Amino acid sequence: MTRRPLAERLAGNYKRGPMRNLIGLLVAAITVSTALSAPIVRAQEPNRIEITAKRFTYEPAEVTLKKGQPVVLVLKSVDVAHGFRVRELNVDAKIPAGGQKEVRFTPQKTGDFVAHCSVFCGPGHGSMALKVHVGQ
Ligand SMILES: [Cu+2]
Repeated sequence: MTRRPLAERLAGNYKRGPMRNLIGLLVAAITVSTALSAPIVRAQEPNRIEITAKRFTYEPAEVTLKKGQPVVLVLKSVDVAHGFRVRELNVDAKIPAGGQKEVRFTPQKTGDFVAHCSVFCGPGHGSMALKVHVGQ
């Protein structure tokens, strides 16, 4: 049996039916996988979590994040100025009185942490806290 160059063999096969179908299938598979990858890109948009601060609580009182996944905390104050600090996650934000502040970050470690208010806001300031759970 003589060995023909690969390109020529492929071309010969292409003219025959089965290989032509296979190439058609490959093109279809690539098209489908490209279409499917679009929602994945959208899924990588950071998760937005709204947190309302008021004397002397955060609502919700607990949030769950994922290590390595960017997140945007939308921090709102309905009264005076507050802060939001999680030392272990390098987050420290000031929330203006009656306003809001967006903080974007990516947790780099798993564990249970506590966010504390970092702006003195009154007699209950020291107990103003929110649990931050970072999972895998
Ligand atoms: Cu405070």
